[in-house]
Amino acid sequence: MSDTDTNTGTVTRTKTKRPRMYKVMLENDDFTPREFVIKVLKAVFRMTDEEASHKMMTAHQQGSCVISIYTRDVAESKAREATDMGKEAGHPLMFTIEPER
Ligand code: TYC
Repeated sequence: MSDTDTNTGTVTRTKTKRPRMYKVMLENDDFTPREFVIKVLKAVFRMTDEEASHKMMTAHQQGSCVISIYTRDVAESKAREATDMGKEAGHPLMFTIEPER
């Protein structure tokens, strides 16, 4: 952080704060087929079959699972894209976002 003041009484600070990051969460439900959840995770979040299966099972057993962490805009658009894939196929699959910390 650097400050400059050229006798004007005005202090200018160089912005160095990192943006708040957002978690994309996968929510469990009783209806979406397991294989479909895996397909969405691979397509939208570029996971391997193994990673996707593991995340799906974590959400299935615990109720939800952190998928990844992004800036707000990216988290919102990934969560929407993934939720929309479910909706278009007639599944109630839900991805949500929540701020980190
Ligand atoms: N619980 C679903 C079933 O038994 C599978 C599932 C897993 C759905 C994870 C959503 O986030 C989810 N068919």
